[in-house]
Amino acid sequence: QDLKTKWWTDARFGMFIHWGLYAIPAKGEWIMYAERTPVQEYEKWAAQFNPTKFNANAWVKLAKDAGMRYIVITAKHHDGFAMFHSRSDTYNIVDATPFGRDPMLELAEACKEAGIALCFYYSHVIDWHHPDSMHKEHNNTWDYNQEEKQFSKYWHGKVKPQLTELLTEYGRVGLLWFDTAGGLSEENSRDIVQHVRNLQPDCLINSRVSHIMGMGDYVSKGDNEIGMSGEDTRPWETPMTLNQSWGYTTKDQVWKSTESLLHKLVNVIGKGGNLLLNVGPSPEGTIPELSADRLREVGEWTHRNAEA
Ligand code: JFZ
Repeated sequence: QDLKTKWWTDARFGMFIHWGLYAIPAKGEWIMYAERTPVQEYEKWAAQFNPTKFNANAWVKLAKDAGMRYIVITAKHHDGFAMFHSRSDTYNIVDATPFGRDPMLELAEACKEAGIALCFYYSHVIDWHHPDSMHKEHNNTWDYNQEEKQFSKYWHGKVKPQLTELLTEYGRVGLLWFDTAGGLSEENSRDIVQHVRNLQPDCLINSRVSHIMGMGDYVSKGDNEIGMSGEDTRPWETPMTLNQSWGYTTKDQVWKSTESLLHKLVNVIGKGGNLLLNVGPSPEGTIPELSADRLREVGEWTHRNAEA
């Protein structure tokens, strides 16, 4: 067993949090792309975003009650909006919203106190706000001309500086959860891994950092996909939702039952994997009660059995 990944394979169970401006329209985190929302229009959600009910300690307590030992939260999703105080891009929660607080900083403190590992999701290839980001398929083609893009401006002007911020201003980061690497070159794949290693050598990196085989410290399975496949022998993790979407939505109300969640948790752990179970907080900054109830019930079962 690799020493570097031990804390994480021991942890077994983590909380995934998809939280961003997309919580306001409440139709999932792909809404900007799905509706081809112009940047100028989408930015209006920032001017409105004021999650005054956000309480880092309450979120961390819920994770603990559920039996989770790490949290992976969207520091930046595909919409390009930084949910932390970025000094390299003003399109962030402190500079661009009336809220003016840095929830990642508050979470870092709460996690440290509770002994939970804080980890960041960072969309490194898809960014619908930046004029120069470039993905294999899912680009903002309604605001920006694909022919004029200079990917290196995005890469060196936003991605790497923001990762530096995340890895230097929030204490120890357990892991970085990268996603949707379609089109990322081998050179840039190696560049970003090295960048993370230089700043925090112990920070784990998931396999979705690149489509090049074998990159990263562990394998992210497909959504709700359970079990190891193929030749890869690295540790693995199943990302799973409680309903059917990641970001907050009022439409999707098809919830997995607590019983079914327990079966999935035991199934994943029994096969040697980790389960990363998602919640999508509201624009007010709260974790929906239907989600919280289920997580608490899962935790009650786990704790009862640990004591028995
Ligand atoms: C990605 C994101 O596009 C999505 O918004 C969410 O953040 C999710 C966790 O990750 O979507 C994916 C990416 C890869 C797979 C499934 C969903 N996959 O490999 O099965």
